[in-house]
Amino acid sequence: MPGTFRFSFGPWNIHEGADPFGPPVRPTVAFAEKLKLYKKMGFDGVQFHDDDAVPQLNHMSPAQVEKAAREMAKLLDGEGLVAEFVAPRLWEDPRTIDGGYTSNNPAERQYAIDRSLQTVDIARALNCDKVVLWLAREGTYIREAKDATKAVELLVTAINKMLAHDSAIKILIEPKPNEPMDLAYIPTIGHAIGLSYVTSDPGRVGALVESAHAILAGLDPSDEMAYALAHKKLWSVHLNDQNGLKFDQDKAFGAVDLRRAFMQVWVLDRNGFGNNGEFVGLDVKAMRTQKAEVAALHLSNSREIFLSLLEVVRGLDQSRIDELIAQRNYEQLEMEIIRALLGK
Ligand code: GLO
Ligand code: MG
Repeated sequence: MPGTFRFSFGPWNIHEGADPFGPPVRPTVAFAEKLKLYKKMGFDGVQFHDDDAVPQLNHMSPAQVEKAAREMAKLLDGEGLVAEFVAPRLWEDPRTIDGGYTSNNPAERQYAIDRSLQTVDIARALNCDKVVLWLAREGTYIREAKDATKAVELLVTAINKMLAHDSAIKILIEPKPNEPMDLAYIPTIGHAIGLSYVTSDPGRVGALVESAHAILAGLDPSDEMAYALAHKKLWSVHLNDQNGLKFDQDKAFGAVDLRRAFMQVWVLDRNGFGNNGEFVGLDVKAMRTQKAEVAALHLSNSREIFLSLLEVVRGLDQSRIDELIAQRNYEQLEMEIIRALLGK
């Protein structure tokens, strides 16, 4: 069955252009203004960090957080949008400097868990059943600093607490091999899925594959997606692109390697991705050189590239592909795929 595709992105994907070497170059776009762009550009879902949904949540009571989240739900409804997921932002607070769930300090670990349970509450108030865990600082700069076996136990403990807190919530682990840490404990989708099976409810723990993160791990994003699909655990994706092993670039989908992007669309479409309501999420950054009035093009371009590649995928003659596979004539198969990509 072919896939059904709806698109999402997070408000952080429209940004001021600061990088580690230079300040912002574009004015801040207010959240309400960003929301207006979603439908205009063909997007239906909003990805949230907990504090995108409820800014200042560290200074609010649980009742205030709940109220603010309900107001956000109304705002979304008014725009005809839905919340795809909420992710606890566990990498900016001073209490998460040495990691959240795997910090060596028990009080800091407790903060990370409390904040994650609050994220589950925010998701519920947004009528959303998905929490994404990008395990940003769950790793080390030097291996001697933490116990890598205990780290797995601590991650499982944190996930189990979230599962117990709400019987409907699903946890999506977003692996990444490095950055901000030197080495992360959950670097690939295999690690994420392995972790899911040692939690208290593996059926509610799945994964989100980000193209750039797979590439940073030296892996092919479409194979990472296929692996998760085989486990029925691919519940979201962060499509983007990455020019080799450098900092996490979050370039527009397909902008570096069109064929690699094509394979991701192929795998998603052929496995009926989206038929259970999964979103095609983007996690892309605008180039720092981009002027403010055209600083959302990376989003609409990524969506357009996806849909163009979908046409290519669906336009292929499967009997011809089967014939070439039966002949083991992969050189010819490759040429015909390249011709299709070139529109020939
Ligand atoms: C960074 C991650 C980040 C997450 C987001 C949602 O490398 O890709 O953007 O996707 O925080 O959890
Ligand atoms: Mg991401």
